[in-house]
Amino acid sequence: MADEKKAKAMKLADPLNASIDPATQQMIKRAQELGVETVFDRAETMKPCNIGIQGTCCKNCAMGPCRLPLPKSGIEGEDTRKGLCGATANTIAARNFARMVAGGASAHSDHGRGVAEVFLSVARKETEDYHIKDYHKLLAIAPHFDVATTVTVDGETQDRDMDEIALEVAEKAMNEWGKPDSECLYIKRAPEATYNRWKELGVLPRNVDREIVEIMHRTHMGVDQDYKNLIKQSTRAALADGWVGSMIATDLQDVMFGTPSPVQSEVNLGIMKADHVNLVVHGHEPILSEMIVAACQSKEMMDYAAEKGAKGIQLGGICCTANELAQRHGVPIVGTFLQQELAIITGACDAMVVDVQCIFQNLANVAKCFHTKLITTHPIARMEQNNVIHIEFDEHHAMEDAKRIVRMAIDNFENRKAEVMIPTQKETQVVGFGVESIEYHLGGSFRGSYYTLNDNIINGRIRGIAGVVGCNNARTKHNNDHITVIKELIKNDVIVLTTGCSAIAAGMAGLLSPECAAVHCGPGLAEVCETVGIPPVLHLGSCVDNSRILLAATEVVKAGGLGKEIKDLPVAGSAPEWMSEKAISIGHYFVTSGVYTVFGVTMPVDGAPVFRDHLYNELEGLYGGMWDCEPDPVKHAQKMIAHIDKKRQELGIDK
Ligand code: XCC
Ligand code: SF4
Repeated sequence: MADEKKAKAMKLADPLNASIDPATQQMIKRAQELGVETVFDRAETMKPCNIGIQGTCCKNCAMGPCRLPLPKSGIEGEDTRKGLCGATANTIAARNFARMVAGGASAHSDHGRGVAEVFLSVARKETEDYHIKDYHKLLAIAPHFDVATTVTVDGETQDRDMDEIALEVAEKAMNEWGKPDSECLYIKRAPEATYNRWKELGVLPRNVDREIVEIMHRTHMGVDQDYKNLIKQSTRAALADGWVGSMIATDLQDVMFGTPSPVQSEVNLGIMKADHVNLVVHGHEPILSEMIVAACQSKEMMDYAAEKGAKGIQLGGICCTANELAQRHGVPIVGTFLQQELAIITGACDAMVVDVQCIFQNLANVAKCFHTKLITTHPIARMEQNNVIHIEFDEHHAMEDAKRIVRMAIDNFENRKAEVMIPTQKETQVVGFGVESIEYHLGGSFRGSYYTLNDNIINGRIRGIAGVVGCNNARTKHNNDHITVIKELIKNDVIVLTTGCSAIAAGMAGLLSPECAAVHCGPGLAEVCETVGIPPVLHLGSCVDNSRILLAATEVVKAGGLGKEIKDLPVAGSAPEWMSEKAISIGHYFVTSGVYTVFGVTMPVDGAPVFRDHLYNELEGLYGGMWDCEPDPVKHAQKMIAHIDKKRQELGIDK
């Protein structure tokens, strides 16, 4: 009876409607057959709150929650809606928006801080497990921290000692989070004119932590009650995320683990192997997963797996951890954010190791139905369920921890109980592009030859550049909007830079291969891709690696011929299936760096039309970039293309 009731209450997703990916469809169906509930089913059962969707529910004090939905008939005359304290819809929506920026910027930047801390212990020689792998990158970033790479001895210039440089970079990097005075050093990496614009507008970040704390203060009950002023602070925090916290994460990860260069890999659930130990890493920080890669490759672990009857160890990643490992090692990607439960439902996942961000608490419930060991590793990210194992990962005995985790997965291989069902689908992909490799593959610079990016934009073979990034969202059909948007863009000769789960979606659809250019691209983009042998959709890594997109755009500006700022370029940004606060922070640093940025699904601003207009229109006058929202993926892409064309016209290259 109780079960019957539950069955009635629980609606099941229609697999064909839930995703465009056959492997995902198959596994949703499989889950339903086994009676295992997934996010797709929960999305059918739980409907979102209509007032929250509009951005106009305030629960910042206990006199509320105060709810100010837009009247169905719209606002006639003066908008008299207010909370108990008198907060207007604009104030409430702007405060909520600012807090999302704070949440997102914290996540990326705390990740960055963790990387900087490990790098500091490398520089101090306190860890044996991590090293500097890319000295070239260290030398490249040192000047941006005002760290000298040479010294003058007796009037002669000499190279400075690497250990000294590393230590000074580490200390300067750590300071970006909490120094008491002046501004973040890394913010100067933006084009000069943009830096000056930010300075004039008073939005240069002072230090990462301060900008986030100040949002929390300003959005406390009874503080900042001017939506424009709240957005100004959101800008400071978002810029601190993109140009500082995230950028330092990317750079120091490159220094320690290697700067990515294009590498072939595979993607989708079909990368799991029935006769192998399957170990899935999920989350965001390569600090942990890099060690697990090394442990899996060690002879000791491979022998141990063989001893236990496995043909080998198949490591795979989910979410941004997947992107980090794929771009540096070619480790295959199991799937996107929305496929995390499905990886366990294959019955072949012997262990799933998670660190921080985008990890469903429901993984623990799914793991209970199978033999899968679910292992949390981060002190700030634990789960209450009692089947979850916590192995706290520490950089001082990282390899030891990693081996313990891998051994646990191997030991669990023989415990598989449910019938294993691994979908066969997987795609080949090329991942691991960055500023360095875009330059290298497109003629060795950004301007001056038949192959270079700027010249191809100027001559119109490439119409513009789009950044398509971000999450999946169970309120939309999994991957559908990513793929529709991307295909529409490349069909119209817009080259796409992608990161995060969007990049994984692109890989699953076969769009990260050079061969797909001939099939899906407009003639100009196809010609460029075929000439230089790159895919029309370039995988630039994880979500902190959106900093690579900022820097690529900066290089395009610096190479000349396309204006003085990022806002002058024929570029546009997009997050078709966004869901996380991190996406809002990313969107806002793109916008305020000068990029027209369109989000799909919905934006929590519709209940406050005046505030919405500030984001969607007024910001353009300040920063050159502005927000937009368009849930229809074709229109979404067309809006981006229209903006790109507007910029081409302004540059006089619209022949
Ligand atoms: Fe998370 Fe980064 Fe979003 Fe994917 S894209 S769902 S944030 S893993 Ni960043
Ligand atoms: Fe209501 Fe104002 Fe309190 Fe928000 S801060 S819950 S609007 S009284």
